[in-house]
Amino acid sequence: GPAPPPGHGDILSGLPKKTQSYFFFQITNVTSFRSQLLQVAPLVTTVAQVLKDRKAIEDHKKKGNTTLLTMVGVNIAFSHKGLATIGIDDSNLTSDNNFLIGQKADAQSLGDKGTGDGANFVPDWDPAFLKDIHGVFLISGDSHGTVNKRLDQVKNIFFVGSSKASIKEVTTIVGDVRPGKLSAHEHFGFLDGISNPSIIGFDNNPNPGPKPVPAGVLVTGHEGDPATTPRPEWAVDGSFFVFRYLFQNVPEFDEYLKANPVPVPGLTREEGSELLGARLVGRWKSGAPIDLAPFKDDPELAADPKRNNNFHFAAERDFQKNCPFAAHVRKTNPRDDLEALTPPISTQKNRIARRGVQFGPEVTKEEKQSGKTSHGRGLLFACYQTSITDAFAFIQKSWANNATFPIGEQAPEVPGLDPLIGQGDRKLSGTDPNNPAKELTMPDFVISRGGEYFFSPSLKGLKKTLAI
Ligand code: N7H
Repeated sequence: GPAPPPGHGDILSGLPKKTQSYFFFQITNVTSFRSQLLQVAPLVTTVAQVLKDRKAIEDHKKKGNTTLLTMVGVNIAFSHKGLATIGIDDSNLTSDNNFLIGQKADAQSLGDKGTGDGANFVPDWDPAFLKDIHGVFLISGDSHGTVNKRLDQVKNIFFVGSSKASIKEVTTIVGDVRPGKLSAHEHFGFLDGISNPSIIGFDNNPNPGPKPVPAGVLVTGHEGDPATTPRPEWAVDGSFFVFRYLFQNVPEFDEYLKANPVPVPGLTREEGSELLGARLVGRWKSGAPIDLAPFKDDPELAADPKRNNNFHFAAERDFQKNCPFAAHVRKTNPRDDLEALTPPISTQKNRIARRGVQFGPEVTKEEKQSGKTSHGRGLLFACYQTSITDAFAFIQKSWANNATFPIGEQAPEVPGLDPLIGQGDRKLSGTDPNNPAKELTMPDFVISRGGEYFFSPSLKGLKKTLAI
C-alpha cells in the first residue's frame, strides 16, 4: 500500500483533546535522559493512531453515545538549548534563525512588552518562561484523569522529583476546551479551528478554500520544505513547533465592542457591536466568514464545510467594504491579497497548522459586571511549520504588527494592526464599511506571557539519534 503519512500525530492531524497538559522541562542528567528517551518513544502518538482514534470517536458518536471515549496522545519537542544540551548538532537547521535564538531572544522583535533593550531585553513573561526550557511533553486526552495518568507515566520514566531524576519540571500548564456548546470556541466567543492548511496527498478530498499545500510546508524533508540544504536524517519527518502563552482580556474586549458599535443604518446598537467583533476577526462568532456574509451572520454558511472556508477576498483586493484589511483572518492568511497580484506572491511558506487549546475559567458574573479581568484565561497558542522564520514569526512581525499590510494594488487606506494579536501602535481602519478611512484605536486584548520555539522530531529521529 501507500507509504504512511509522515510525521507524528499532532502535525498533520492534531491529537484529539478535551484537555491538554504541557510539561516544560530542563535536562539535568544527559546520559540517563538519552537512554530513558527510548522508553518514551512507544508512547508518542503516530498519525496512523490519531486517524484511528478520530474514526473511533466518530463511530462512537454515530451510535448515539454522548460519553467520551478514553483517549490519550503524547508528543515531545526540544528547544535549540535542549538539543545542544544533549549534544545534538542542529546547526544545519539554520534556515530557521528564530529557532536557533529561541523565543525569549525574539520577544522584543515579536512586539512583546518588557524592560531593557536588545540583548538586555526582558519580556514581561511568567517567570517560568524566563528560565531555560529544554523540551516539552504535550499530553492530550479526554479528561484530566487520563492525561495525568499518562503524564505520571512519563515522569516516572525520568524519575522526576527523585534524587535519580534526569529532568526537572520548569512549569506545567493545563489547557481545557470550553464547556458544552462553546467547546469549539475560543474565549472571545468565536468558533476556531476552521481554517488549517489542506495537505496534498494526505487530505484526499479537501474542502474548497485556500490552495492545498505540499506536505513539506508542515513536515521536514518533504516537497515544499523551504530548507536550502538537505535535512540530516534525524531531522526528517519532524516539524518546528511554536508555543505562545497568550492571555485574553475577555470582559475588556466585550466592553470595547459595546462602546464602539459599527454605525450601520438599520442596525441596533447591539447588532453594531456584534458586527464590530465580526469585522475585527473576519468571521462571525458562528464561524461564518464576513467576506461572504458581510453584514449579517449566516449560521448555515458557518456550518457548511464546503463553503465556510471558500473565500478569497477576491472582489475586495483594493477595498475593505466586506472585510477590513487588518481583520485577524485576513492579516494571518491574506489569500488573494497576495496570491492574485500580478505577479502572484505565494503564501505557501507562510502557512501554519494551528493546534492550540483554551486555558482558564469562564468569565464570572463579577468580571462581567466590572468589565475587568480578574482570572487569567486565554489561548495556549500552538502551531507547526517547517520554518518558524517564514511562518509564525513572519505572520506576527511582518503581517500582524505591520500597519501597511496587506494593501491591494491601489488601496486607499492604511490597514493598521491586527486588532487581536497585533503589537505596537494598535489601531486599524475599515471597521466602518461606510467610512473605511476612519481609524479605531484599541487597548491590548491579547497579552503574551511566555513561549518557546521547539523542534518535534520523528519517532525514528527520536529512537535512532536523540536516544542512545
Ligand atoms: Fe488566530 N480568535 O479567536 O479570534 N484565529 N487567534 N492566530 N489565526 C483564527 O479560521 C485568535 C493567533 C491565525 O486561514 C480564527 O479557524 C485568538 C496567532 C491563522 O483564514 C479565530 C488568538 C496567530 C488563522 C482566531 C489568536 C494566529 C487564524 C478563525 C490569540 C499567528 C487562519 C477561525 C489569543 C501568529 C486564517 C479559523 C485563515 C484564525 C482567534 C492568535 C494565526 C477566531 C483569540 C498568534 C493563520
